[in-house]
Amino acid sequence: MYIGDKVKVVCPYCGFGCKLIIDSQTLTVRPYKGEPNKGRICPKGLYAMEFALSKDRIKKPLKREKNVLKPVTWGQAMEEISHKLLEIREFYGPDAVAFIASSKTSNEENYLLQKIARLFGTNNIDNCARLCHEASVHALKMTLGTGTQTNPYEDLEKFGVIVIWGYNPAESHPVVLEYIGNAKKKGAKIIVVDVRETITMNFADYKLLIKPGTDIVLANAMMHVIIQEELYNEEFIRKRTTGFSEIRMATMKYTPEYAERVTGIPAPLIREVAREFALAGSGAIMWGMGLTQHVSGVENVLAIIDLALLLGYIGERGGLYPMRGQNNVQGAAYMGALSEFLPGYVPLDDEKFRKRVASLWGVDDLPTRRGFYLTELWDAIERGDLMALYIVGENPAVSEANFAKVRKALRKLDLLVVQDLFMTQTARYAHYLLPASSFCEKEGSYMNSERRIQWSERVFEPLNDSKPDWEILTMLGKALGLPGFDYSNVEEITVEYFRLFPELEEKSVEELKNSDGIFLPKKRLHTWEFTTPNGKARFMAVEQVPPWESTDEEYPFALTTVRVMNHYNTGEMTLRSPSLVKFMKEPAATINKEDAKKLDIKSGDLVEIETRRGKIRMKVEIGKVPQGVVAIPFHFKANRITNNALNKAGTSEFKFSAARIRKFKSERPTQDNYP
Ligand SMILES: Nc1nc2c(c(=O)[nH]1)N[C@H]1C(S)=C(S)[C@@H](COP(=O)(O)OP(=O)(O)OC[C@H]3O[C@@H](n4cnc5c(=O)[nH]c(N)nc54)[C@H](O)[C@@H]3O)O[C@H]1N2
Ligand SMILES: Nc1nc2c(c(=O)[nH]1)N[C@H]1C(S)=C(S)[C@@H](COP(=O)(O)OP(=O)(O)OC[C@H]3O[C@@H](n4cnc5c(=O)[nH]c(N)nc54)[C@H](O)[C@@H]3O)O[C@H]1N2
Ligand code: SF4
Ligand SMILES: [Mo]
Repeated sequence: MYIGDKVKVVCPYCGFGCKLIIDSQTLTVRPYKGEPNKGRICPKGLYAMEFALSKDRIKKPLKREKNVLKPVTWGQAMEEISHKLLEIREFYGPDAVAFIASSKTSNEENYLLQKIARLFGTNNIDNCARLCHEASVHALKMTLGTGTQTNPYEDLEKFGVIVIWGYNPAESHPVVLEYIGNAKKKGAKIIVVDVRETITMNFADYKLLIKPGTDIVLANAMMHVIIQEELYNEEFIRKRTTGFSEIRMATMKYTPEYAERVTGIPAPLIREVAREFALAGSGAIMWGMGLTQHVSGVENVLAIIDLALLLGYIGERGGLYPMRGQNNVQGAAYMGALSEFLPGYVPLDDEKFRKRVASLWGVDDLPTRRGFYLTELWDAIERGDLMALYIVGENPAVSEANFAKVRKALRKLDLLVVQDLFMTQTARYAHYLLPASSFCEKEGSYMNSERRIQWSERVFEPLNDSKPDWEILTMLGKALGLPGFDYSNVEEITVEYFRLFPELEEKSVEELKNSDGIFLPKKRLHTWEFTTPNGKARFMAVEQVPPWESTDEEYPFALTTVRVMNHYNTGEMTLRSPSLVKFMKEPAATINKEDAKKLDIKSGDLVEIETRRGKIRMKVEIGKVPQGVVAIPFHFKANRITNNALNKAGTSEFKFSAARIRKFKSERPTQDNYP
C-alpha cells in the first residue's frame, strides 16, 4: 500500500454492511460505488475513522494488581491468562470457563475464538446475536430449515409490497432505505408496523401503530382475513408446505374486531392491509428488534413467517429479511460463535459434521453439551458454575438487561479478561485488559445481513501496542497448548474456514478480495426447495404470548427501548466520534399527549422512569405512541431498569417492562444517563 491509496474496508457499525473507501493519506471516508451500498453512506460510516483514532484507545496490555491496572507485556499477559484458564479447567472442568465473541470482529476472529472454546472443551461460546436476532434464527430454522435472511437486498426492488415490522431502518440501517425507496418508486406499497410513529413511517402507505407485545394477534388476524377471503396461494401451500390446516384452525378466532381490541389497530385497517399484502402478488417482510426482543420473540417471528408462507412470498416471489444488527453478527454466527450451533448453524449433535470439524482441527471429537447462552452467564456465575470469562469486543455491563445483576456477577469472577479498544464499563471489572486493533488496522472478512462475505483491507498498522484480535487469539491458542494455532497471516484462517463449507471449497481468498463479495451458501434461498428434511416449509401456528411483566396500577406504562441514528449500542464508538457527538440530541423519553396531560408533563420536562429494578431520569418528549407506552433510547442507562425475562432463543425482553413515570422537579444534570 502507498500513501494516498484508496483502501476498501467494511463499515464497522451496522449489519447492512456498507463498504467504505478510505484515503490512506487524509483518512477521509467515501462510500463505495458498487454493491451493496451503491454510493450511499450514513453519518456513522462517514465518521468511522474518528473512534479508531481516539486518544482513549487502550495503549498497552494491562493487569489489575491490588485494584490498580498496571501495564504488562503481551508475553506475560498471555502466559498468566492461559495458566489461570488451565488451572480453572483442571479444578472445575472446561465448562467453568466461558468466551464471549465479538460480532464487531471479522469471520476469522470469530472462527478462532469458537475454535479455542471448543478445543478447550466447552461450548460456552456466544455473541450478541443472542440479544438480537437469535429468535429469528430459531423460528426460520424450524419452519424453512435455514436460520438466515432469505434474499439479497436487490430483490427488495422487485416486490409489490414491503412490510417493515418492529424495525426502524431510517435510524438503524439508513442505507437500506435506498432499496426501499426504489421499490416504492416502482410502485411497491410500504406497510410499517411499530409502537411509535418512526421516521421510517414517512415512507409508509400504511402506518400501523400497535400496542407493544401484541404482534402475534395482528399477524393472526391478517391470516384470518386472507384465509376467510380465500386470498392465499393454494398451489404453493399444497406443493411446498405442511401444516396449513393448523393455521386455519388457529387463526379462526383472531377476527379483526378481536385484534382491534388487543392491538389498538382499527379492524377495517387490518382488513385493508391484509388484502393489500395478499393481492400484491409478491412481497417482503423485514423485521427487527420490535419482534425478537420479547418473551414471545420466537413465536412473533413464526407468525410472520406463516403469513409469508400463506402467500408463497419466498424465493422469486418474496423474501424474509431479519435485518441483522452488528457489522459481523451474521458472520459470527456462521463461524460458530454460538453456544447451540457449530459453524454453519449445524446442531451440536450432528455427529458427522462435528467429527469432520474435529478432524480438521486435529482432535477426535468436540464437546456436545450446549453451552450457556450469553444471557444465562450471569446466573451461572452467581451459582458458582462459572469462574472465568474471556470477553472480546462486547460490553455486557451496559448492553445486558438489568445490568446491576451483570455487574455483580462480573465482580465475582476468578478471572475476567476483556479484549477491546477502550476502557468500557465492562473492562472496569477486568483482571486483564488486552488492547485490540480497530477495524482499519487489520484485514479480514465480514458477512452482512444478506450473507455476503466481504473482504476488508488494512488502512494502517496497529496503533500503540495493540494487536488485531486474530493475532491475540493465535497467541492465546498457542499459550493454551491447543493444536493448530500456527497462523502467520489472516488468510491462512480464511482458507481454513472456507474448508468447512462445501460452497466455498472452490473459492479462493483472491476471488473474495477482488469481487463485491461471495454469498454463503448462495444469493437466494428456498427458490425451489426448502432446506428442511422433507424439502417443505412447515407452518407453525402460534397463539398470543403475553409479556413477562404485566402493567398494573403501580406500574401502568409499557416501557420499550429503541435506537437512535447517531448513537450506537453502548456508545463506546459513537461517543468517541466528535462529528457524531455534534449531531446528538439529548436522550428523551417519548410519551403520548393524553398521558402527558394526566401527569402534568410538558415536552422538555425532566421525568423519572421507574420499574421494579430501579429508576432513571430523562427529558420527555410528547410524540405519537399509543396511550400507556413510553419509549426510551437504549444507548444510555436503559438497562438499569429492564427485566430479566428471556425467550426460547435466550433473548431478553428489552421491549417490554412495566414502568411508572413522574415529573422530576430538581434540575439535576441529565448526564446521568450516559453509560
Ligand atoms: N444508529 C444505530 N444503528 C444501529 C444500531 C444502533 O445502536 N444505532 N444497532 C444495530 C443493531 S445491534 C441492531 S440489532 C439493529 C436493530 O435495529 P431495529 O430493529 O430497527 O432496532 P430498535 O430501534 O431497537 O427496534 C425497532 C423498532 O421496534 C419498535 N418496537 C418496540 N416494541 C415493539 C413491539 O412490541 N412491536 C412492534 N411491532 N414494534 C416494536 C420500536 O419502536 C423500534 O422503532 O440496529 C443496528 N443499527
Ligand atoms: N435495553 C436494550 N438493550 C439492548 C438492546 C435494546 O434494543 N434495548 N439491544 C441489544 C442488541 S440487539 C445488541 S446487538 C447489544 C449490543 O451490545 P454490545 O455488543 O455489548 O454493544 P457495543 O456497544 O456494540 O459493543 C461493542 C464493543 O466492541 C468494541 N469493539 C469495536 N471494534 C472492535 C474490534 O475490532 N475488536 C475488539 N476486540 N473490540 C471491538 C467496542 O469498543 C465495544 O466495546 O445490545 C443489546 N442490548
Ligand atoms: S448504513 Fe450501516 S453499514 Fe452503512 S455506513 Fe451506516 S452504519 Fe455503516
Ligand atoms: Mo443487535
